[in-house]
Amino acid sequence: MLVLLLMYGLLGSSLVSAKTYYHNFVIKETKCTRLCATKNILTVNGQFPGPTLYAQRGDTIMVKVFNNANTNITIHWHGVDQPRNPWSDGPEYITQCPIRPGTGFTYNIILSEEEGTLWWHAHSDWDRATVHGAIFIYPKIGSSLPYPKPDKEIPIILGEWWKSDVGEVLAESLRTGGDPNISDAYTINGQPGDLYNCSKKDTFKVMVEYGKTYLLRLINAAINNELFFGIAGHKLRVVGTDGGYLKPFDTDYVMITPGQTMDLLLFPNQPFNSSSKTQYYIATKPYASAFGVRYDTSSATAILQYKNFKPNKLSPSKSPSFPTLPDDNDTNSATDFTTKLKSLASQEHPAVVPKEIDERIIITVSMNLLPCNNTTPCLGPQSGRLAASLNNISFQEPGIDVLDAYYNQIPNVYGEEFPQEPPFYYNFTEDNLPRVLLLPKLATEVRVVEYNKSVEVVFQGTSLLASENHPLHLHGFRFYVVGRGFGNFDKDKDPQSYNLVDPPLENTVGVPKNGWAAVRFRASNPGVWFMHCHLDRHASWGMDTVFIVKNGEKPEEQMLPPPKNMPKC
Ligand SMILES: *[C@@H]1O[C@H](CO)[C@@H](O)[C@H](O)[C@H]1NC(C)=O
Ligand SMILES: *[C@@H]1O[C@H](CO)[C@@H](O)[C@H](O)[C@H]1NC(C)=O
Ligand SMILES: *[C@@H]1O[C@H](CO)[C@@H](O)[C@H](O)[C@H]1NC(C)=O
Ligand SMILES: *[C@@H]1O[C@H](CO)[C@@H](O)[C@H](O)[C@H]1NC(C)=O
Ligand SMILES: *[C@@H]1O[C@H](CO)[C@@H](O)[C@H](O)[C@H]1NC(C)=O
Ligand SMILES: *[C@@H]1O[C@H](CO)[C@@H](O)[C@H](O)[C@H]1NC(C)=O
Ligand SMILES: *[C@@H]1O[C@H](CO)[C@@H](O)[C@H](O)[C@H]1NC(C)=O
Ligand SMILES: *[C@@H]1O[C@H](CO)[C@@H](O)[C@H](O)[C@H]1NC(C)=O
Ligand SMILES: *[C@@H]1O[C@H](CO)[C@@H](O)[C@H](O)[C@H]1NC(C)=O
Ligand SMILES: [Cu+2]
Repeated sequence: MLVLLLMYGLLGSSLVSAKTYYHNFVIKETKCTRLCATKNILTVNGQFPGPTLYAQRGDTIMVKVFNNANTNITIHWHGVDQPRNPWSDGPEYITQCPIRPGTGFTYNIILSEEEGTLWWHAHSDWDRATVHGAIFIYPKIGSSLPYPKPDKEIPIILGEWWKSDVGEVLAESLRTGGDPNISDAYTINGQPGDLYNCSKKDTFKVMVEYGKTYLLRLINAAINNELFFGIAGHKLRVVGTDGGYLKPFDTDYVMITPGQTMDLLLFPNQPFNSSSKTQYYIATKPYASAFGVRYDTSSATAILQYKNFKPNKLSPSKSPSFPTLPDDNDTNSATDFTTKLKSLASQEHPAVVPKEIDERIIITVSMNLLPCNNTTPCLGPQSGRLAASLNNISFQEPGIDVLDAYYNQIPNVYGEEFPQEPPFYYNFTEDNLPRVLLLPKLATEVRVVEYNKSVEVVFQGTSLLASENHPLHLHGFRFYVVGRGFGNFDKDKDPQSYNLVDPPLENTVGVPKNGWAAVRFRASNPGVWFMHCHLDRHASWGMDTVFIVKNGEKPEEQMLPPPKNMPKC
């Protein structure tokens, strides 16, 4: 028996080759009713949330996208490293021109070491509000999960819903220079839940059986908000994040930033008797770290219901209870959760943390203010226009994509002057910074990195306008989050307390409010890779930049050639 199992294992890992899957995504306008109001939303194949993609480690997924809507669009495969293949990464005007109405483009999604949960979403304007879905990546045949095999998997996609058109919310904000309108609801798998008016029947419900094991694949697809998440009466066991495994730990709540995923085990273990509840709220509410910035203060719910035990409608005491979640502004609880994330770092899933670095890049992450320059009054603070920057550069989207310009050596599209450190050192986290610091430089600057260099990026939050937790997302890589702290990063002192043993491997890191986060990765993926805040209002205001990782010498260290039929600008 043992011999057979061993043989199966060997066969499984060595002889079963990677597979390729084919999917069609048709982007279209679809009528959708929420909160008793109907509007048209963009969907994939008429579904909201969109279809889940399934694969095993190392497989390839081909998605033929056809744009049947009346707006430009692109799709990004969030957290997929796409080795040597920036052509299929998706961010509009960074690695491709948009897929125009009536045209299509086939993405070649190359999985490598990712295992767990990732997701896909539109990467043009705020289209991703409704154009998104999950990617489940299983171990190769012959390897197994490093945690108890779940009896069932449940995708939980957290989102944000506006009664009005999301494109208009963005356009209005850019036109007036003010904050965009806050959303009208959060959603769980597309449904706001019964705490909202006129949303009683729009509630996602999960049936569970006592004693079984469930894997919740949690994705934060919200546009502008970090979120707390929890289930009344139940602890959750965190076992993975961003397509990688974690050392398991139990928690009452999760803090998840837009862009991140969390794999959570749920064990329905509540006792039953004549007076116990049979329904529990699954809930999400904002973690809003900025002071004085308006945000959607509501909560979305779904229902966890035990099978075989009907809720007693006569007894109001048996209505579901709400989980105990931290206060909206509870940065301590958000931090407590985040610091518990540690890589599994096992023999089968080692943490390959760069111990030495070739280059440290320090990047300030700031909100900014531009003067009002038009005839209509500006609605930003101090009658200015809101902007945002990395190292004081507010990224300006080019007219053709950076990848095309790099590959075909087209001049005057971008510059290579993204600074290696802040152009000016001040007390980044001081309360009342002088107004003169608010003005950024408007430019399209990238950072060029040599192939295979070991890179450390330190994100330094600043308190300009409003300090806030910023979820910084890097395309093309997952990075080890080796350090994090409050206040100003100290390059002599802070690296001494880095975790170089089992730091979490993530593609999106929440940079603490008024603090810093240090991440490390080896630049072994040649290409053009976007890096930006995953709060879309900040990304739209310029909190973005691009890494260009040069080719190595050998052919297998170089970018793949472009596919045929790349969209043209
Ligand atoms: C934003 O909110 C304001 C105030 O409620 C409203 O007048 C405006 O129409 C809204 N804009 C959009 C695009 O929904
Ligand atoms: C529901 O409607 C009532 C009355 O109009 C209002 O006070 C309350 O804030 C609404 N609740 C939500 C969650 O929108
Ligand atoms: C019934 O179950 C609840 C939990 O759902 C528990 O708190 C309570 O003690 C139980 N009562 C009895 C009589 O077992
Ligand atoms: C959070 O908000 C509450 C209520 O507005 C306030 O009393 C508390 O001081 C705030 N806490 C923090 C850490 O800002
Ligand atoms: C004025 O504002 C518009 C739109 O906000 C912008 O495109 C333009 O570059 C600005 N002009 C100057 C001189 O700053
Ligand atoms: C920076 O500002 C913070 C907040 O006001 C203060 O606590 C800290 O001492 C200042 N640091 C330096 C080096 O002045
Ligand atoms: C940012 O750039 C602007 C425009 O070049 C400049 O005026 C300002 O001093 C810079 N601020 C910082 C903090 O480097
Ligand atoms: C990349 O760097 C690592 C660590 O220094 C080294 O082991 C590896 O051989 C390098 N690869 C190439 C292609 O230079
Ligand atoms: C769609 O993309 C094309 C190509 O970049 C561009 O010329 C056009 O202005 C875009 N349309 C809209 C509405 O943004
Ligand atoms: Cu941000």
